[in-house]
Amino acid sequence: MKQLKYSLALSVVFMLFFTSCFNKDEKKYENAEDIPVNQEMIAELTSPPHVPTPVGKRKAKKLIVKMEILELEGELTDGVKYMYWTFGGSVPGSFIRTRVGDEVEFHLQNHPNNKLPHNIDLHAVNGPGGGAESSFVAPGHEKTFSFKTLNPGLYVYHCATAPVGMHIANGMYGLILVEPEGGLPPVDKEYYIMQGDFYTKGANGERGLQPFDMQKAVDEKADYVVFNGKVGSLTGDNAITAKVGETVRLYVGNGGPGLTSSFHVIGEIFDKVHIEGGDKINTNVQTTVIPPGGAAIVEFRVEVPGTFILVDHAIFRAFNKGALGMLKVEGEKDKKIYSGELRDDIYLPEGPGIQSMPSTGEIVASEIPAKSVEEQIKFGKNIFMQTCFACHQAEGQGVPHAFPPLAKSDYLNADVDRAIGIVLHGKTGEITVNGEKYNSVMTQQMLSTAEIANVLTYVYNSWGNSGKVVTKEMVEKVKNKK
Ligand code: HEC
Ligand SMILES: [Cu+2]
Repeated sequence: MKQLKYSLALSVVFMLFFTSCFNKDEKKYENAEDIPVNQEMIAELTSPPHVPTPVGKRKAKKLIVKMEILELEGELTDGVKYMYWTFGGSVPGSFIRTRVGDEVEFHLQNHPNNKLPHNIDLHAVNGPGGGAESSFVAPGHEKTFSFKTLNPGLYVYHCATAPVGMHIANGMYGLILVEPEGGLPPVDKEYYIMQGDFYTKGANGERGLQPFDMQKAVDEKADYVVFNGKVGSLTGDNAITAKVGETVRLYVGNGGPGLTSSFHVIGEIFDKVHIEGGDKINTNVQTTVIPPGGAAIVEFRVEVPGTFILVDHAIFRAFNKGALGMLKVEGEKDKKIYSGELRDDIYLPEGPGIQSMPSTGEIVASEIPAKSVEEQIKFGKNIFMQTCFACHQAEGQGVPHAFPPLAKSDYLNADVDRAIGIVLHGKTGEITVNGEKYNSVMTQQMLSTAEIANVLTYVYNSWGNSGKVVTKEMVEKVKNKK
């Protein structure tokens, strides 16, 4: 009897214990500041374009972040060196991933080889200066402060040491994500992208170590606008990737210091955008605005294979200043979603007679077979001035670091079939033209085979090129090889 009483009492104690545990699990805290933390954990930090493991269902913890400031020389683009100031050795700085209720113990370490004091203002902090006041740290020192993450969202952090604009312009910015309780819904791929504008003493493309130009920065006249700290950080072999059918989430920030981003992915629609990095979700978005010191989370599913170009849709920044990245998607085509070119028909509504534009009297119906090489060149020049000129320029001289020259181009003259292929299908990836490297995008030109023959004949017979004649048959041969 005594024993029975004893075991009964024991099981009651156990029951109480279990229910109390269970209750603790279920408890929803109205105020994030009430969420308890019991364990310690070292934060995983990643450099772009990677992000740390999702928080998932983990409980709030004391999260120890060790961030090292490094002043490093790097390359802004081929041959152009820049002295970057970084959080964690990369631009943008290391990605920090937390959840609501975490108590972040932040250690800011200023490497002894650095020249300057720095600090950090995290937009995820509720407190004076976002931590800046408590984190001002001289080279060879470490400052520690802590904060509790109260508001879920994607936040920018940056250096706030005077002159603030200069510290940001040199690369001192990054993102900190505060996930809601239970984490963000899982996706297949996640990447970290941050736009920034750079101001150099020399013009865009001028070689050598380029110092920061304060006046250009004050005037907001950027020489470079880039993703992840340099031209080409997300193109060619550095492109981010996904497979057809996968869901992609991009954590996109803008460090500025000066320019607002019109973030767009060519050929995709954002299924979801966490506007300004907050809770509010917009759906079916083409271009999302990301101000300096702001961020957005964009999500989409990739339906078809191909290269999708990430840009700031203030488009000269993309094609002339570097704000261009690539998402390469592999997998099965789906002709229902995107057919690709179906046919290339001749369109001559007025019949096959020669048409002239009233203003210039030039021949525009270039499907009229050219009767001589001279005529091919003449027709070809028209096409050049309508189509190619915008990028390769009137004298075929190109634009340094953006569009390769066609004038005296060793690349062009070396291989005519290759040149035909480029005009037929477009071109991406690194190429070297007259000793200069280019790694950009030429889109497919919507021209008929005869037009391609004419424009290339014009190009080959201009500006010191080899004088080759390209016929329609040659173009057809290359086209059918595909
Ligand atoms: C939207 C800009 C743009 C237009 C329009 C354009 N190109 Fe290009 N082209 C480029 C870029 C960028 C490259 C280099 C691609 C790379 O880096 O892989 C290139 C490369 C080339 C090359 C090989 C490199 C060289 O310099 O010899 C040839 C040939 C060429 N283009 C011909 C043409 C012709 C002909 C036209 C018009 C029918 C044309 N392009 C229209 C941007 C353009
Ligand atoms: Cu700084």
